[in-house]
Amino acid sequence: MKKKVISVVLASAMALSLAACSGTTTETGTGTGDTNTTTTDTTTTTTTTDSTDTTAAAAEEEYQLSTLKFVCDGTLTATADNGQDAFEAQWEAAVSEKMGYNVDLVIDQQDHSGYKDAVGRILLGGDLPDVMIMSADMYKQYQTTGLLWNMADAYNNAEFQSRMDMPLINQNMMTADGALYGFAPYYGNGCVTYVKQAWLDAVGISADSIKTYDDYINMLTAFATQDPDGNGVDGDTYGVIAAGFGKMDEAPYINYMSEFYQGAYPAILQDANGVWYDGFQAQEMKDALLRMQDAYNSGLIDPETLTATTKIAREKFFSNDQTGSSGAFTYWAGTWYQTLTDNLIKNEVDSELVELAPIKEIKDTWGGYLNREAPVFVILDDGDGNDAREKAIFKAFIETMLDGGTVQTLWTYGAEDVHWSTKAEEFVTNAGTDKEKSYSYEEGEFHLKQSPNDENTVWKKNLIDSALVIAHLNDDTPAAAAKGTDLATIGNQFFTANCVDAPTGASCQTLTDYAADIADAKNEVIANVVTKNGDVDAAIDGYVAKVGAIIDQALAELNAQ
Ligand SMILES: [Ca+2]
Ligand SMILES: [Ca+2]
Repeated sequence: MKKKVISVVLASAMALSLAACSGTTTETGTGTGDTNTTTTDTTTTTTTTDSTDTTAAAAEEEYQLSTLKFVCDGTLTATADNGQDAFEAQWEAAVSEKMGYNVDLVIDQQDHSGYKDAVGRILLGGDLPDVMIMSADMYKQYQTTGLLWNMADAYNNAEFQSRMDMPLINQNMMTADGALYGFAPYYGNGCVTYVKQAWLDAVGISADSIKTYDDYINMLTAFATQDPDGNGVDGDTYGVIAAGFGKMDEAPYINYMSEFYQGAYPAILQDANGVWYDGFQAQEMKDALLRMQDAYNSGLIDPETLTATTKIAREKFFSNDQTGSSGAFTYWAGTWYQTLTDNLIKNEVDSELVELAPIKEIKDTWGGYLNREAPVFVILDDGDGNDAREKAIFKAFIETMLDGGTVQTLWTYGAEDVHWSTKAEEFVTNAGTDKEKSYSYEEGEFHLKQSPNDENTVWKKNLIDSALVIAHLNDDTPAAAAKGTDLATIGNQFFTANCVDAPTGASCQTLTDYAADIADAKNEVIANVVTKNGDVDAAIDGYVAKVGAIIDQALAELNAQ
């Protein structure tokens, strides 16, 4: 990495982009004598941002990365206490062999809940990584800043195109002139509503009978007023918990509370004629706020929903002490069906969860649960006018990620003989309990092992979900024989059958500059109306007074595009 030079160049790039001076000349800093390059960048040069150095073509052949710093959130399941060392070592061995020189992977895994703030801090801090994972929202926010490298050529010519199953995921992320500033190795996924079967049984309701919003509210009311946890006390439980009454800084915003939002969408979106408008000011949003207010006042929603992180919401849902817990929880589909179930088992709670089909009001508006726009991997552009380093990062990190073999297996299932194995093996989970389960595998049989940090849980996946990936494994790769767990497979099938794509997110300079202010103003409305019984019209008027001019400016930019 070229830390000092990068920080100088990016500071100027960021200043330029924030001042909306696109198209002006960027003065680059001096090159460095980086020992790992043979580029002729020891002279001071002044170039425009879109010029190419005549030595670039010669230099890129020989560019060697020394370290490759990767910033990520909790999406990398192989965390420090869950086999990350082995993942990193095996990745380095496989990628170094492919590249023909040693690449040192440095993983900077940030706290999942605070990731958006962490990304902002890191990008302003100067010690920039080579690759980061970003949500679709962050991607839209930073796409226009000049910080991200345009990888369109590298993507179009990548080896994995020969195994591509879902080309549209990345093609749809390209700008009108064909630039691509991020790479999505898998599609977005979304949330479904899980309900505890034992709680349904306790209140005498069948999951199949929940067809409308009224049915849903009746179920939550039974959970909140009767004794579904069986401790002999009525009313010390809740209907539902979520990480926030909608997540205003992450699309698709509504997916933890979809029954309440129904057709509402608290962000800028396009109408049937392609005209952008602010969904937060629409009548549908006011109706959604009033539904949440009503349910909150009736004690159906755990009040901790206002401040709960996803971790807190999950842990309350599957807590060993079910008093104070909730019967319904709308959360990620597929693998999480298995993970939530495993945690209920671990906490010695009735573990059967049923997935609720979207209620009529969701079907009549969106058509189903929302499939979010995919998260992406971005390469930081050092802005030196030479693509050699960025191309090397693409080749080492992104192209190998879907190599159909060893490295794709590492991202999908983790490290061999740590997270998965093909060696003959037997093990038992939850030994000595009524959830005891035995596993036995023949030599050569691909299987997942016990999680490194929990012998009672079978490892599920690393970063890539095999059911969502855009390019498949080669047939001769051992992991190609892997089968998803029953619940993960059922969950993925259920979601796929019941989802629609989330609306395309808006991207323009004003939204990039004021994203945090807009989210703050929305959160204030939600807190006031839902938890403090505030007047919905007055609250929306307050939002318009705060950020209405910014929104109007953004709409003008979007509708002029
Ligand atoms: Ca109770
Ligand atoms: Ca460069």
